[in-house]
Amino acid sequence: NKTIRLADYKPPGFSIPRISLVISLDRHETRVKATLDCVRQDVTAASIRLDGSAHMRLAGLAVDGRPVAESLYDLDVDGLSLKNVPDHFTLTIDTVLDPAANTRLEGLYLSEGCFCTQCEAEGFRHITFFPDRPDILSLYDVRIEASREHCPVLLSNGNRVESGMLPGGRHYAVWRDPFPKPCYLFALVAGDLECLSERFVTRSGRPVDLHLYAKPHDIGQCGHALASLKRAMRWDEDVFGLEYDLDVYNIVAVSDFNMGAMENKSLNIFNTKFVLAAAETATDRDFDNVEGVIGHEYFHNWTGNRITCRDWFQLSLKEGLTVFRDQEFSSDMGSRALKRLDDVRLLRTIQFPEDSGPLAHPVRPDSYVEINNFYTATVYNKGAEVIRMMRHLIGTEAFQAGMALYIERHDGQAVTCEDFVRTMEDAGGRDLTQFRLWYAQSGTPHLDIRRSRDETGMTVLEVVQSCPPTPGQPVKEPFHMPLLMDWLPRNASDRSAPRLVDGTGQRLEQGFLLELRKPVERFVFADVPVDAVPSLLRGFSAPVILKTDVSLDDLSFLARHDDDAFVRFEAAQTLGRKTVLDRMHDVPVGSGEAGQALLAFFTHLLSGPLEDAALTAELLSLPGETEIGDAVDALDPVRLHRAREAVLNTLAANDAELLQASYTEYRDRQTPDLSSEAKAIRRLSGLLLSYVARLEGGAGYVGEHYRRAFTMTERMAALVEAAHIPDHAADGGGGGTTDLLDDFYRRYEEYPLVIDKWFAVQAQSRRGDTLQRICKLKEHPAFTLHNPNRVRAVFTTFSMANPACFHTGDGSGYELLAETIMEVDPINPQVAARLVAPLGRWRRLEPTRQKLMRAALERILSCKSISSDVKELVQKSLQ
Ligand code: HT7
Ligand code: ZN
Repeated sequence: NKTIRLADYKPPGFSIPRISLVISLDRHETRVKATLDCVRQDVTAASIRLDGSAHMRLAGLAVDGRPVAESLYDLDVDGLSLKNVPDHFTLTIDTVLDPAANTRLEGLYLSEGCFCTQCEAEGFRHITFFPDRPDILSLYDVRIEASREHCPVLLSNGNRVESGMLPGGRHYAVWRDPFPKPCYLFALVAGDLECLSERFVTRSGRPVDLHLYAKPHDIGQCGHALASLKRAMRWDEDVFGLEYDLDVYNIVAVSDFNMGAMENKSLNIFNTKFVLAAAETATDRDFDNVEGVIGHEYFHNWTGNRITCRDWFQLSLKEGLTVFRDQEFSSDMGSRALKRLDDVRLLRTIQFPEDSGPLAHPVRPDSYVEINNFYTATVYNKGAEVIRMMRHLIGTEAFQAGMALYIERHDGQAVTCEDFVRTMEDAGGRDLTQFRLWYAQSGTPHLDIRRSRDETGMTVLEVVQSCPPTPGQPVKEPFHMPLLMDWLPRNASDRSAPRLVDGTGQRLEQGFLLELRKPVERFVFADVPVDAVPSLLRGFSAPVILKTDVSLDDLSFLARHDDDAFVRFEAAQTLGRKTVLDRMHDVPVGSGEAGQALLAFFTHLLSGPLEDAALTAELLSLPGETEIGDAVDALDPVRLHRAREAVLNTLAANDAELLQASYTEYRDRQTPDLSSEAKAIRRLSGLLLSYVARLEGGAGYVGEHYRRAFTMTERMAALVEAAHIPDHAADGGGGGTTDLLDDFYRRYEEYPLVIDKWFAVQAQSRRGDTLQRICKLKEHPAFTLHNPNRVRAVFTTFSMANPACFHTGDGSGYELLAETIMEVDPINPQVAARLVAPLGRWRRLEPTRQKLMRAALERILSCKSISSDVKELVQKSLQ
């Protein structure tokens, strides 16, 4: 399989300003007639190359209406080349497809009898022969024909301009999209769907019809998604001045989908997971995720669709920027502070490990074999951090001006990350040359920050930055990054006003914005009180790993008093991390200094009035095992798991009464509404339940919580705990695994997304027999390897959220994952490839597990028919 390199980019030899498609749908024999208007752009281009695939059959080829003789074109497994074509010609291509046989869920496929498409990144080539690259923008005219009985709804991009009946019980619709677009944004849906509609009037007065289509049994759960869409449309107008540009916006929810959703122009296709939400079946987090993803796909209309990517190396141009935009939207709709903590957690548990492992790659990769493997946390989430840092560096006002300039300059174009940075440079009047390294260098930078007093009484902050080697990048240049910090006086009445007297930076409302450029930077401050505590990396101003000389005493102070939620949270997390690591080295929780500070902090939090329930829940949580383990060499994940469990048990026992009292108070304060207060109370009572469940009689609390539940958030909080409890320990309270899991299954049998939760809680269980239970789950009648959500519910959860079970000492967890990857691969290579990453973490592990994990990878590699998707990741993982 060929490696594609950014350095080899060449503009297309031909443009295709127009394409017309006539698609006659049939489950097994769909016929596509594509008519392409081709115009030579490069005079040296002797032939035109069209991408294609072995999943469709070529049934006809004509140039300017004349059939092309077989000797005049070369057909191979990846496409076809046509020689000696004129400068401007019409190409007609007939293809035949079998959507019912398409289990890969790219191109045209069926989800529960509904025809739908997924063309990003390279799915259009499975529908017709076409130069499948994002820098070819065409106007689309699409005629769909199908059975009227099975497919009453026929949708494509743009506006419906015609429809009518056909002989044989068939009908048709013609859709025309007035905006030129790359083929990855083409979409078609045809099925028996119900529709929920609303109208939105843009700020310039354009009425837009919003339609959300779903299976009839799902339509009752679509209200939140539609309301979220309206909020997103208004928000983009208010914050970025961006209005919707067509008269109709359609969203379709399907249950078989490889990712979360797809931003096809005016016809978004969504995984039901990110559309359906009702309080009885969806958790508060599900509600937030629906709002965030609906927003994300909508925001792509400008950042991705109107301005698209020149090539797939530029993926972060649209994804990083759109994630940044959806993060800002969610922050404005809910709590900015909590949203930031969620985003930081995701970055640390998924992106940081990616960046320190064998699959590390820059935000703008420079080569790939299979582009689907690059829809990663690095491109998306680190990409969003890069945008956020740019905003810190040039300032919010200049950033907003930069966004407006970006739209003005590049609307209708296919551009690069470089074009975006240059626009921000121009808007901010800043030189971002060094900053560009964030796009080109992989790896998470480390900051080591120390404070001292010099002989003149000035306070000096020394910041050393470094970045470990990553594959193909042994040596790194220093990054240009913003470090937001402040000085927190111990004495609240202290009115000193510290000043930065040496070093690049400025005083802002949120603190000092220091700029780092060199490997070692010194910042000198005057008027810093002797006992002031540095509040560092406020708001997580850069995606780095921070090490400081801040004492345990100072951490305790920051965790209690900082006004920046991230710094408070991080101080508490650092106490937790240190305590777990001490415990792993056999220091009992109550005798280590970190442990003592942590115990005291918990008691302090639980004894005071809990002003902010959601933030308190964050402060009472320990960092996860993946995050702690990432900093440990020769890791034994089971030992780490036991240490963390011991710390949690000690914390629970130490504050048993306070925890029980707070738990009961917050459990009783729960109301079923979706206000942010109600959500915060549910979050805290769920967290408190996880502690009281560890106490004697814990199963009783769990059973009671489950029985009293009004919402899915409450029910899931109880079910997660129940799933950890071995049957014999259920102490007659009815809170044991079997009772509640059986009850849950019976209640929600008809709701696939809820059954995914049922599978996931079992895959996440701390029970000693979890691995055997997962093997049994694989045989469960409701389990299928064909549905990506179901596969991920069991196997992503097991391998990413249950380290103790996945890393079982005999390697059987690795074996089970490898086996599953090999089973999924022939069905759906994209989904199989997304399961590989946890097997690439072997370098971090102790020697026995290293060997076992490598053996699992080698087993996959030895499989003859392995897909290029899986092969690329397994080969990189072994290097
Ligand atoms: N832009 C969309 C990406 C996507 C995708 C990529 C590869 C294979 C299947 C896919 N489905 C959706 C989603 C987004 O980021 O908005
Ligand atoms: Zn996106």
